[in-house]
Order: sequence, then C-alpha cells, then structure tokens
Amino acid sequence: MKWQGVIEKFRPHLPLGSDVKAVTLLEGDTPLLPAPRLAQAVGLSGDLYLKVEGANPTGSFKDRGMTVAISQAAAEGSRAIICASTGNTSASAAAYAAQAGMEAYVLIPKGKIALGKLSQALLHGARIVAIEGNFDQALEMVSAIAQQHALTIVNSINPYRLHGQKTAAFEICDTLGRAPDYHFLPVGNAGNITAYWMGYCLYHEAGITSGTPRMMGFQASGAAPLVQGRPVRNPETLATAIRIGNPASWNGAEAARDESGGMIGCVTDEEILAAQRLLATSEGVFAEPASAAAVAGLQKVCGTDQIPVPSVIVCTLTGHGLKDPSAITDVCPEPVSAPANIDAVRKVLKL
Ligand code: AN7
Repeated sequence: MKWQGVIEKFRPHLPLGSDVKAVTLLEGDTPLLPAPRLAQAVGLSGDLYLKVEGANPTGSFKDRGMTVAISQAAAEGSRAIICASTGNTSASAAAYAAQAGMEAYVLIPKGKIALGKLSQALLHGARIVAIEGNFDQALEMVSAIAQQHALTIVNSINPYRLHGQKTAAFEICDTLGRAPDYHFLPVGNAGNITAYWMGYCLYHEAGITSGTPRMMGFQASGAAPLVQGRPVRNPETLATAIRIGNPASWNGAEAARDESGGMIGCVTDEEILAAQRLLATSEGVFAEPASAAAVAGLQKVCGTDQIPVPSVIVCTLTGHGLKDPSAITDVCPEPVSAPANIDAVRKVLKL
C-alpha cells in the first residue's frame, strides 16, 4: 500500500483515538542504509546500518513525533502550539502547524540555531522569539507561557511526541526482521533515546522481536549532563542541536541506559566533526553535527573493543547535514577560484 505516514502505518501502537485525523507530511519510512565502509573504517566487524532520519520531510526525526502531537492537538481543538527549540523541533512544529492551520509560537536561543532550521521556521510562518539565554531557559518559559495562555506544548514533554518517535524503532525491527544488538544515537533533551527504548520494549513485549538492543547514547562533552550526573548550567558545543544542559527526559534516558545494559557517553566537538566527515566520505551521507555525535560514539566504543562479533548495530542519523552548512564552511577552506579556461582549471584540479 502507498505510504501514508507513521500514524496510518502504526496506529494500533499509538495512543490516538480512531477518529483522530492525521496531520501528516508523509514522514517516516526512512532508509536503513547498510554502512560497510564506515564499519570498516571504525574497525567494526559486525553489520552496521544507518537510520537516515534526515530523509524525513523537514529533515529530522522530529517529524515522527510532530505528526502525532499535532494531530492530537488538532483533534482536541487546540488552535496554537508552542515550543522551545535548538532548531529542528521548531522547523517541524512550524511545518505541521501550517498544515493543521494552527499558529506556532517558538522560543529559540539567540544566535545558537543553525541557519537551515531558522529559515524553515521563518518560512512556515511561526512567531519566533530569540531569547538571550539557552534552550533550558527557553523550555522553562514555554512551560509557564503554555499554561497561562492555553497553548499546546509540542516539546517532547508532550507524551504524544515520544509515541510518534518510537515508530523509528518499529521500522528498524520490521526491516531487519529482528531487533539490533546495539543502537547508537545522540542525546540532547533525551526524548529520542526514551522513545526508541519504548518502541523496542513494546515490540519485544508484543512478541514481535525476541530481544532488545543496548542503547548507546552520546552527548557533546561540553553539554553532557547525563554523563556528569548533574545539570550543566552553560552547555557549549558546535553541535547546537544538542546544546542542552538539563534534559527534560532525564529519567527516561537513565532508564533506557540501565534497563538495556547500554551506556551514555560523550564526545568532543573535534571528534564530532571528524565523524561527520568520515560518514560523508565513506558512505556518502551528509548528517548534521549532532547526528555525527552518535558516529563519533561508535568510533570511540569500537576503539576500545567493547562490541562482540557478530553483532547487528544501528546508528540513527537524526538530522540532515544541509540544516547546518556553516558547520562545514566555517572549517573548510573556500574552493580555489580560477579563470574560465580549461588549462587553468586542469592546473587547479591537478589533472
Ligand atoms: C539533529 O530541536 O531538542 O535527545 O529543540 O535536533 O530527543 O532531544 C533537537 C534535538 C539529536 C537530540 N539530533 O534529541 C530541538 C531539539 C538532532 C536534534 C537531537 C536533536 P533528543
């Protein structure tokens, strides 16, 4: 059957009434790409797959949660939604709100969201305020404002978001015909690791899969509250999507880690950029820096020989690289220019 988005595909596993009409951009059904060259490059002998969530309609995994949260909000008669965001949530919320005919209010940390994400929120017509503060402060304000003005919060503290996002775990199991042994992903506000674990457990309890993966979460080392065991007041990383110091789903992330026998570690910005490049050059996949944190984590774990063979490993690439082009142009030299004649071009290309 033609793909109709994650709600129609997984409705029996979602807490939506049968009368709830889907607000959808046909999100989900993203590639699970085998990555043998990346596996080899990081010294992994198992089967590695990339869940390419940048292939969603607004370019990130947030669309899975947003279709469910906004469909429910619309069914409840909500006229406006609000979120705090490091970028991708606001892009997704603004797009789905546009389709639902709702107003979208967005609080972002000033100067700290990638240009691609900001341009999406702008074009979809969100009302945006750039606060002189960080994501954690924005989320606190959103909670207060939402109550005062009866707005629907579409951050991942909205449980419908996590139910939508768990569908990525379903897709992975459906495609592999089993659950992976390890699942790597970046962790910021910690909704996604919580949602994946929920999805894997649900399939296991339903008898669809016989096991669950170890959940391997990675934060940026300048924004690693779950590694340090306490909130970080001034989180810093060039992976602005995960520049978060006090994750809302703290307990969910710890439960996912502990119940699955996994870990939450951290990687430096240098490791993130190197992993982003390795992914792009080895497999031809352009993911944003936050997504590359998971690849850097994989690289780190493989370097210390913790993964037994044979293993099936999935790594979620949460957002598209085009979201944040300046992460590349800020560090790469500009292309050499040449007059428009063949000899000059040949010389530059060293042909
Ligand atoms: C590409 O958009 O929090 O641990 O406000 O955009 O579920 O928060 C984004 C998070 C990873 C972390 N990768 O996921 C927001 C926001 C990308 C992201 C994460 C985000 P969570």
